[in-house]
Amino acid sequence: MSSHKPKVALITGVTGQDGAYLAEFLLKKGYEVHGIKRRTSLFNTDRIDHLYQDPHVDNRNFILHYGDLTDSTSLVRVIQKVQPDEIYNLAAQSHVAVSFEEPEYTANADGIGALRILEAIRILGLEKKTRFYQASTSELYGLVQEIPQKETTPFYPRSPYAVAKLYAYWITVNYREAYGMYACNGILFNHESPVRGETFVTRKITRAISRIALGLQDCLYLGNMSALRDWGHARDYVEMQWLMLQQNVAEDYVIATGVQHSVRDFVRLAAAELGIGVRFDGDGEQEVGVVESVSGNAPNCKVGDVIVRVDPRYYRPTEVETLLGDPSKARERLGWSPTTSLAELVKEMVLCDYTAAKRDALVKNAGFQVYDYHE
Ligand code: NDP
Ligand code: GDR
Repeated sequence: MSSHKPKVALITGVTGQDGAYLAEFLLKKGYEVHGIKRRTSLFNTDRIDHLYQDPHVDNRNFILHYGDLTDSTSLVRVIQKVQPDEIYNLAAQSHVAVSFEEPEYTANADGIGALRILEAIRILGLEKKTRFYQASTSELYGLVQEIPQKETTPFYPRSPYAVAKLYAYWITVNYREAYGMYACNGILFNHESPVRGETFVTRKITRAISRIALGLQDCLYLGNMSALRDWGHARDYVEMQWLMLQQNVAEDYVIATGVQHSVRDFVRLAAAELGIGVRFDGDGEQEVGVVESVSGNAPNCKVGDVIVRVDPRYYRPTEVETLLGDPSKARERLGWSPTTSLAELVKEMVLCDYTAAKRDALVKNAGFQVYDYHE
């Protein structure tokens, strides 16, 4: 038997999109992976259920702990117990629009949360042992000062989310410089997948288009369809999170594809996957997406149907109109480049959502019995 001790990683936000992909990636690398999940009234572990190990079996290498980024005591307790070699701070209230509704909570979890972990590392005397990754974001660039955006581009955050993440970015840099900690920021541009949260625009589109194709929904309501984003695949991006912690020197890196598309383009691509051609007519709040052609997998769509409309409730008080990353530093220093194209990403997302919609349509069309527990 090998006496080789596996590396130990702790992931905050393990139940989220990136947390799930990263946990899977690290387990494949032979890590012992610990995750922090917060208490919820219903199970929220769908994305990691395939990794779950019964607490009653011996030699588990995937272990969950309760904790919360707003609760220092829980963070100190878990970090002390786990003694991680690497911490990946992925937990956040990550929805930009929601941050305008819950600005104080967002600042607490996304900004001060990073500080709490860095302080826990220091309080526990783990500065030389534990490497720290902070999930920074292209939202820091906000009102962009330079195109494309790279590590040296000035920040101009445009939401409570981005302002909170700006604090987390700088406190990470500060702890690196002040205490010699291996701490770094991954400035990640948007990355998506079939397990992306349903209210982010890409997943909202792939889910809605699938449901419209099968007659489960009539119309998709969107906000600013002119917004431009640099979309990659979450699976590719978590590999880079790991790579950033394996270097000799801690540094910050932009991770992006270097290709930009509009929300409108994303709708067209997703619809085309199901054989629906979409034309956009009109301007501003009057803009609509109309079915121009149908072939293939959309039995419930016909030419002339309006399947996309604007709902101004999805506009943001201050918008980030355009983001385009320059990943040259990551390519040159980490040897990293994304492997999934936008077309492949859209295809994978639509396939998953169309399969789920087919199951829903089957249940709806075949009918089902609702049992009254009180009978
Ligand atoms: P998700 O929203 O899918 O996941 C966020 C995770 O954080 C969930 O596990 C959530 O738990 C957890 N969480 C939220 N609040 C708290 C809290 N107070 N205490 C503990 N856990 C909490 O985000 P992604 O996986 O997409 O993103 C991961 C990180 O990367 C985030 O920090 C995000 O801001 C950042 N980022 C994401 C990008 C993207 O395009 N995906 C791009 C750049 C940065 P629960 O499941 O209970 O809600
Ligand atoms: P973003 O992602 O704000 O870039 O943050 P999101 O998918 O929410 O929005 C992208 C763009 O699409 C526009 N949009 C809509 N957005 C949503 N959610 N719903 C709509 O109906 C809609 N219509 C148009 C938005 O205005 C925006 O311009 C994501 C998150 O993962 C952050 O945590 C992360 O830091 C950044 O990506 C990089």
